[in-house]
Amino acid sequence: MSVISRGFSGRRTAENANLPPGQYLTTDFPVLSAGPTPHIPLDRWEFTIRDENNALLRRWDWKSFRELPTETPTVDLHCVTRWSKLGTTWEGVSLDTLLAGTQTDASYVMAHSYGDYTTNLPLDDLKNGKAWIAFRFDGKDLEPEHGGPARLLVPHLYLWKSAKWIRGLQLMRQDKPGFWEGLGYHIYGDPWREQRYSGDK
Ligand SMILES: Nc1nc2c(c(=O)[nH]1)N[C@H]1C(S)=C(S)[C@@H](COP(=O)(O)O)O[C@H]1N2
Ligand SMILES: [Mo]
Repeated sequence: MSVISRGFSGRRTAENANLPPGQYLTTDFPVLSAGPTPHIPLDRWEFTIRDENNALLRRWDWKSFRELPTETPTVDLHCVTRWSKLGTTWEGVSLDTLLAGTQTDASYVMAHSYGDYTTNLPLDDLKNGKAWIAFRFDGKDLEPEHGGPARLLVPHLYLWKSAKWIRGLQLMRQDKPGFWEGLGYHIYGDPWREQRYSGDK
């Protein structure tokens, strides 16, 4: 019998190989919202893309949005409060589909939500199959608490980047902090590099 407990050896098992440093697994789906849950009637919902000067480049209402081709990604979620939920299945429209046809020199976006939440991301992080506007979770319409009717889903970054109740994207030439980033969270938020707070490398 080894004197050193295997639990402290830091080995990676099949179960935790997909768990970033400092995270624990959960099977429930916690709700984390900075304010009240907005309720957006589908006949008033819109998703827009605006340029650096706030000029409207693209707009979808719910009907035209739902006519776009969808994907059903299965992804791992990592919240900066240290819970991770593996293998979640969503349905949504790829940002590649939504950004197709938008010509821009901008390198960053600010995601804006109903209820005024914001979060900033490099434009490249929304491209090449890495991000969706998701409207279904686990085969069911997305619950309002989890961002329904539709939320941004950017699973390779900490979950605060996945803006619930997404309303639009604004293109930006320079990076600028959103809601949590302005309160001391990391400007980028890569869970594998443990970029939790603004001082983290
Ligand atoms: N609009 C909006 N989006 C948001 C938030 C929020 O407060 N408002 N919280 C963020 C944070 S900190 C996390 S961890 C996830 C939580 O998503 P969930 O409530 O579906 O678990 O949503 C993110 N998106
Ligand atoms: Mo979070």
